[in-house]
Amino acid sequence: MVAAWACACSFVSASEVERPNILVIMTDDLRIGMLGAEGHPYLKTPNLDRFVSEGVTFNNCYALSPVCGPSRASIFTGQYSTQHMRRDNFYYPDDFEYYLPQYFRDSGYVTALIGKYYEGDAFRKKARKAWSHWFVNAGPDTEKRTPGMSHIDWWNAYLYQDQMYAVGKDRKVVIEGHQTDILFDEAARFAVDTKEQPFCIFLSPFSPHTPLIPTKRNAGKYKGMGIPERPDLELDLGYFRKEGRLEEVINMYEEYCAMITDIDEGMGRLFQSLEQSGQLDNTLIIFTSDNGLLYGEHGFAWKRHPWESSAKVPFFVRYPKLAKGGSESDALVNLADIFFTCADLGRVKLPEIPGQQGESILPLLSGEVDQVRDEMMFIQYEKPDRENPGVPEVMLWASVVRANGWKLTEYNIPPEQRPDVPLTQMYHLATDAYEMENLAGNPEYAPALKSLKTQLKQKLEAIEADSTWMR
Ligand SMILES: [Ca+2]
Repeated sequence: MVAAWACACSFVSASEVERPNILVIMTDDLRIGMLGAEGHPYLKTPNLDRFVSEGVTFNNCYALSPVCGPSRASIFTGQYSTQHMRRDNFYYPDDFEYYLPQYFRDSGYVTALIGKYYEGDAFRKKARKAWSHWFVNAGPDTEKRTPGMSHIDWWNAYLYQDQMYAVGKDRKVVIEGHQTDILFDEAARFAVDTKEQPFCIFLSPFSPHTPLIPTKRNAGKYKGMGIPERPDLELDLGYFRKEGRLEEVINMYEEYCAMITDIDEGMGRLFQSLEQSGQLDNTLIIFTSDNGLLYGEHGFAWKRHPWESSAKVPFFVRYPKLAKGGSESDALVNLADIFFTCADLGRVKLPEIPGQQGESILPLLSGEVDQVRDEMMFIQYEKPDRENPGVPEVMLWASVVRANGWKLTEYNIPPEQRPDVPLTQMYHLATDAYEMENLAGNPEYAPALKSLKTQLKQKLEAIEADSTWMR
């Protein structure tokens, strides 16, 4: 057996065989606090709970921009959207100068993108070169869609139907089943088939993104359970004022939970495959999400907001060779850290990237240090008035958060467009995790406000972003 393997894979050097595998599970719009292990009151996630108990929980991980496209581009480039230029879901740059998965493939990793590709048509050809295995939905930004069908129509019509149109290396294949199941099982199959070589899998299920269509076996599982109480839950404000909307959002939340159960079951099968093929402990596994989501916090719903449930993401890492199971870290980390961490562990040489935001978090995993950065910024670009195409894209808001718990957000919108939110918000997260008391107008904290404003301005200037709008 060993001889046959050695013969078949004689081009693989010993050092490559010893390199750990990498598996990143990038869910879509999964907010913090939804796992049993995170204390969710009714959602059962036994497989993810096991994963959490054997890994490290990061309590302070943020997306650099809390919306799918910019966040993912930041993960793949290590840069802010001011540099990679995918500033909102509606803007696709023709090229990304730095696309980190390519360096993994070049260094000998067998790379696989399984699930969502969201970097646009113009870049697709170059993106495909970075992945040894390309198993991506034929969909809005990946392959030619039905003429006349909009991006949103495609999503709603095809995303979770009982068959998936995947694009393999050179062909389109139709596979029966719910997409979440198909993607997890494809990752498991690929991992087992690739066990003689180091692999780097980016498993990117669309779930639990809208449309909220779970598998048939889990649909309706949490009907009537409602949105759990939280101190910052405001279901009679803002977004929910429109008649019927609250009920609709509660129904959505319950199906969102069912979709997380789908993910949990997929994790169980994937885990089992890695375990049975003897690869589990030799694989660095990261489980996270591209952005968070509000379900009624401060009277708002969905993403694009700077509040914690939107900007923060779940982030769990399992690698027992380095990190003690069941531990927690309060270190400030962000999603751009992913590929820099994997490169550090897998000895992949990455170039000097302008404005690089990613850091290796291996020293946090090993317990060598408590922090890899003292503060970080996250930002959001948008057209503030979508109904009016003449309104230019602006930096909608920018936030800075410090390791000691201070957080400042400044909005760049006219007050009449945002009557529900104060345009300067400062919270002390260390004592006010739910952002209930805005301290920006409190004279006692004027020095902290001044210092945070200066810091935010400097951070914007450092990435050549406009900061002249700051008050
Ligand atoms: Ca997303």
